[in-house]
Amino acid sequence: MKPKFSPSLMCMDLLEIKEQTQILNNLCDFYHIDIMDGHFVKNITLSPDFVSAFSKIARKPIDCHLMVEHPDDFIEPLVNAGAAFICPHAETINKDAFRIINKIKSFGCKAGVVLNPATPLSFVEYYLEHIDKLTIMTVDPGFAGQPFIPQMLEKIAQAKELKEKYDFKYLIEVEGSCSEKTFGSLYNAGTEVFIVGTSGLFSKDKDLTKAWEIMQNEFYSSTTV
Ligand code: S6P
Repeated sequence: MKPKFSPSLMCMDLLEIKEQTQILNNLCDFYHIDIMDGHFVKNITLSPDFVSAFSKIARKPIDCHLMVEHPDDFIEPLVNAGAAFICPHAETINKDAFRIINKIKSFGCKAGVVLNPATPLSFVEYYLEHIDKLTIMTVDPGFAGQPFIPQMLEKIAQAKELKEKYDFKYLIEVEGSCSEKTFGSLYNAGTEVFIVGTSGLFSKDKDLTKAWEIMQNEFYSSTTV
């Protein structure tokens, strides 16, 4: 599969959002939007209202990462706002994971699940066959600019092995510190979707077209794609 790239909008210069989105609309595969409640993680970033406004200018699917204690409360607002993927944390849905996944899909959205670094893949094994995307975090959730946790490479490789063995359909996505320092090992381990934030994209150049080009050069020179 051709690698896919999903810019993390919390790392974007929000004062320039319209211009930057016009550029990214021709380049990226998805838009990654972080929704936080200040409780599951000690930060607050973007919101369903933001998704609603952003969906009017976005030309690629909007992927919402729910870092909230009660993801169920966010499903309908995000469906109405124009989300294409709704992705709660496994740590917040295991009491009603099947119900939540079915609910997301019942609205015609794709359902993903996100794993904190400390959460093993076995935690979600009974519903892997039902999800459209599996996101493996390589940093603790909540903040940009954190150091990569190398033990996550093993988890990505396990996700790839299970996907191949059972013909699961989920995309394998990685979030946190995806950059020229990690692209090679992440790709080799089995990553299919790279969430690019501060380290991989937005710090590369003030001109986002140039930043994207730099990011792509760094990606393709550190991988064998
Ligand atoms: C973290 C958040 C991510 C970050 C992104 C930052 O909870 O969900 O989307 O914004 O990973 O990228 P970087 O390169 O600063 O780690």
